[in-house]
Amino acid sequence: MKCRTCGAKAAVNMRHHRLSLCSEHFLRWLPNYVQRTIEKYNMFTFEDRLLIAVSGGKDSLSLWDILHLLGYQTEGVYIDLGIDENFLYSQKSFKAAVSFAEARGLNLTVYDVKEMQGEIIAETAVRTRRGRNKPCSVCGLVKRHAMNTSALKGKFDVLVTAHNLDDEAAILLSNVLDWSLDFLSRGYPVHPAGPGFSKKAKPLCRTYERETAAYAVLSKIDYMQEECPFSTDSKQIYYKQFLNQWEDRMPGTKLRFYNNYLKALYNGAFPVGQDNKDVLSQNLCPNCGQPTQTGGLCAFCSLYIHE
Ligand code: Q46
Ligand code: ZN
Ligand code: ZN
Repeated sequence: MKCRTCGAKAAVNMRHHRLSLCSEHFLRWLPNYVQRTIEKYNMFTFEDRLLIAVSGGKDSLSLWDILHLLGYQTEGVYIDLGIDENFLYSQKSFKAAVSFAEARGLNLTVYDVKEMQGEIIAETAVRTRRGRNKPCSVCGLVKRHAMNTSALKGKFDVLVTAHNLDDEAAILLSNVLDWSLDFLSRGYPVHPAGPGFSKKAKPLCRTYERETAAYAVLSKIDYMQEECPFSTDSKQIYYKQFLNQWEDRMPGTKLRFYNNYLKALYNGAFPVGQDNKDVLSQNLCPNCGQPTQTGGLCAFCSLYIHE
C-alpha cells in the first residue's frame, strides 16, 4: 500500500475514505480534516478561548495537539475523579496529561473532586448507593458538572471534548434502538451556551478512533494506554463492537450512519419535543446555578446535599 500523496510506503490505510497515507502526510491530513469539521458545524474560531477536557488518553491528547498546531487558543482541564480506590488509573492518566502540557508549554488546570467535594467518586457511589461496583452514573454526572464549572469559571468561550466517531455512532445506535426522540433531537456536535452552561463542541465527531490512535502513535504522544477499569462490560462497548463488525464488512458504515443522521437532524427530522426538558427548562439549581429539570437541586448537588 502506497501513500496517495508521495508514493512512499503507507503508514495508515483508511478504507472508509479510500485513502492511504505515509506517516508525514497522515499527520498533515488529520488536522486539515478536523479543521473542516470545525468549519462545517461552525464550532469555534481562532478568536475563541477553548477549554479542552483532557483525560490523558489518545483522543483528548491528540485533539489538544491538533488544535494547538492549528493555531487555536487552548487550555486544558483534567478532572481528577479518583476512580479506583488505589488511584493507579487516575495517577497514570494525570501524569500523561501533565507531561503533555508541560512539553508544549500549555496551561492545564486540575479539578480535584476529592478537594472540591470531600470524597472521590468511588466513595460517593458507595455512599449514595448509585453503583457500588460500577460508579459510571456518578462519574458521568460529576464529569459533566466539573467540565461545565471549569469552563464557566475560567470564562472560556467553548468547552471542547474529544468524543470521536466511534463514541458518537455507538450513542446514536443506542438512541435509535430505544427510539429515544428526546436524545435524537439534541445530538448536535456543537451546543450554544445558555444560562448556567457553556458552549460545547466535539471536533473529533467525524474522526475514527483508530485515526486518533494512529495520530497519537505517529506523533509520539505519550498517552495513557489503559482504559478505565470500569469501562468493560458496558452497553456502549457492545455497540462499538457491533459497529466494528459492520465496518469491517462495509467500510464507511459508521461515518455514513453518523453523517446522514446529522443531515437529518439539521434538516429538522427530530423536532424538540415536550420531553426535551433539559433544553426547554429554565430552572437553575439554587446551589450551583447550573440547569436542572426540577425547581430544586440539580442531580450533581443532590449527590452531596440533602434537602
Ligand atoms: S464513566 Fe465509568 Fe467512564 Fe467514569 S467510571 Fe470509568 S468507565 S471513566 S467514560
Ligand atoms: Zn506521503
Ligand atoms: Zn447544582
